Amino acid sequence: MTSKGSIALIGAPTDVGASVRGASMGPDALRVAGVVEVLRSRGYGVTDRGNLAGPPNPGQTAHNGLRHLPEVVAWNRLVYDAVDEALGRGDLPLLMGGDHCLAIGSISAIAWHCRRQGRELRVIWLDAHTDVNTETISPSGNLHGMPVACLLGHGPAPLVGWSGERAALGAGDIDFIGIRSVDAEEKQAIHTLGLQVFDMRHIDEHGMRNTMSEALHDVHENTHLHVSFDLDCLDPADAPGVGTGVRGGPTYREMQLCMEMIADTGRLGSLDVMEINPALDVRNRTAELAVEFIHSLFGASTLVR
Ligand code: HAR
Ligand code: MN
Ligand code: MN
Ligand code: MN
Repeated sequence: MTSKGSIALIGAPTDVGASVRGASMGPDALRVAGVVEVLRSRGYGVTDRGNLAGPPNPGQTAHNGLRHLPEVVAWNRLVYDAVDEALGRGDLPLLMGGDHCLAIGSISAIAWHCRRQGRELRVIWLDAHTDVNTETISPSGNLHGMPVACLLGHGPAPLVGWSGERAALGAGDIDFIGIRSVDAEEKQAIHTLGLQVFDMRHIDEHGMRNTMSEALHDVHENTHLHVSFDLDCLDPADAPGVGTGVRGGPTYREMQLCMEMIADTGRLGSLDVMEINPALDVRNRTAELAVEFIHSLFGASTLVR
């Protein structure tokens, strides 16, 4: 197969944004599960840029509504620079987390590049959670519950404005898929912000096909599509290796269809694969599942080559 382009793998081995430890082992779990080989089998050039080296997890409790803010800032700075460098080189960045707080750095760098190139950024947020808490409403202080708020310009000041504008994303630039756990005040924030949330009830009632058609309806040739894939989007029965699993996720086939429909747009420009926690997993099952979905996201399908 001729080369379709090049993918840069960036490992961010940290769990500073979470309270459950172990997502720091996610990048190697994905490598062991064969992420490089699967992407190469799709015809991509793949460079594994190795792991970023940020501060250790200090294991502290929250201060002023935030746990580990300096460490989260430091890790996101490293992620921002690595993603920025990959995009500058013309590579498609694939961030291997790490907890989901790192999407702040990743998506901010992408938003900056998109603005410079006059491309329209659209984000598909695959998650059990909406991650739109702020320090004033979060029940936990964990920053992996706040990346979307930060990207919309509403989080703690040191994590806002990284894309060069206060908000990296407008409310209409992001669609959430698979949601089934939203905190009380987070719910209010979703309505105030006017976010499009396709929760599990929506998927139950309308099916994954209609849900994804709706989410992708405004993707066009000038769209840069970013997928932020939190593995806890899946049902914990299928994907036990996550720190904050919530039962009632999409089925294996529903999630495959979701990935296939994103692949069909031909507009995938970047990807985060987050929250895999090998310490809680069963024989690397969750990383292997992630690699199967990545395979589909990069165009593998049953009958089309
Ligand atoms: N909403 C909860 C909180 O803010 C839990 C969300 C964090 N869990 C994640 N992110 N894995 O999606 O603490
Ligand atoms: Mn998340
Ligand atoms: Mn989640
Ligand atoms: Mn939409």
